[in-house]
Amino acid sequence: MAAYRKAIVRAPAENFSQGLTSAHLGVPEYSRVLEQHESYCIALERCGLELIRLEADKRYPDSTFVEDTAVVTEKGAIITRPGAPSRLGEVDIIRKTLAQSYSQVNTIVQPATLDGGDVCQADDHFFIGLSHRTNEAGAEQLAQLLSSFAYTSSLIEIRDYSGLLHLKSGLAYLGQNRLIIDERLAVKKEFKDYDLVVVDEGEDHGANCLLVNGHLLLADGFPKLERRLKQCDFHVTTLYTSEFQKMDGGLSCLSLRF
Ligand code: CIR
Repeated sequence: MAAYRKAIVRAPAENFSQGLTSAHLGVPEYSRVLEQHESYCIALERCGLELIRLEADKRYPDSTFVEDTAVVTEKGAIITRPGAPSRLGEVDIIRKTLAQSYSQVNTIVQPATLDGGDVCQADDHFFIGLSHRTNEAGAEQLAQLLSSFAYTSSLIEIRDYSGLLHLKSGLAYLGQNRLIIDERLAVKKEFKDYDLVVVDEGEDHGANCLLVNGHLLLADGFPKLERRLKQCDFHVTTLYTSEFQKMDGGLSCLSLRF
């Protein structure tokens, strides 16, 4: 996997707790949200990334989850069209920001909807989740744009899987043909040629981990998974994500890496 050099992050707004959630884990405490976000930013910097830090925007309480607003690859960037109407406007500043790094920025257009959290890159292949946020048109538009960059893709149906807001809520690529994966996804034919680390029951949220330049960032609180990943020789950094989990978010959603 190519090295990442930069990441876009966006500070959580004061009204972060007014974002969308289905988690029933309580109301996030803003001071802890800020602390956990800052620890995440520091962890990315320790992985060698230069951060592009965007200011908080109260118009969009979910806007700290920047991953959903774009798909960024080595060959080009694509602005998404988020599936939640309250999040549509989040893309404007991301488009301007990515235009400073990419000569061409493509866009997903109506009637498509697509959230970046539904897009998992595994080398030159992309898995695209069909979720309650990403519709067929969104997945197909993305697949076409990716194919113009010479990437392949496959569509993964997740609409019937409770607890999986996005494909990447249950899937992460760890390089060298290895995926960390939710038990329910593991049986799908699209993943049969990969080495699968299937997440144990009760540790589902751990699947949303993040490999950055050889460092594996993992949410705290999943000891079995942490042990297994260390056995696979990963250098694992655990991070507190309780306040993001309360809003259905995880580690990958908090940045756009390229
Ligand atoms: C939402 O429901 O859109 C946010 N509260 C959480 C988005 C999490 N994003 C992600 O997993 N990629």
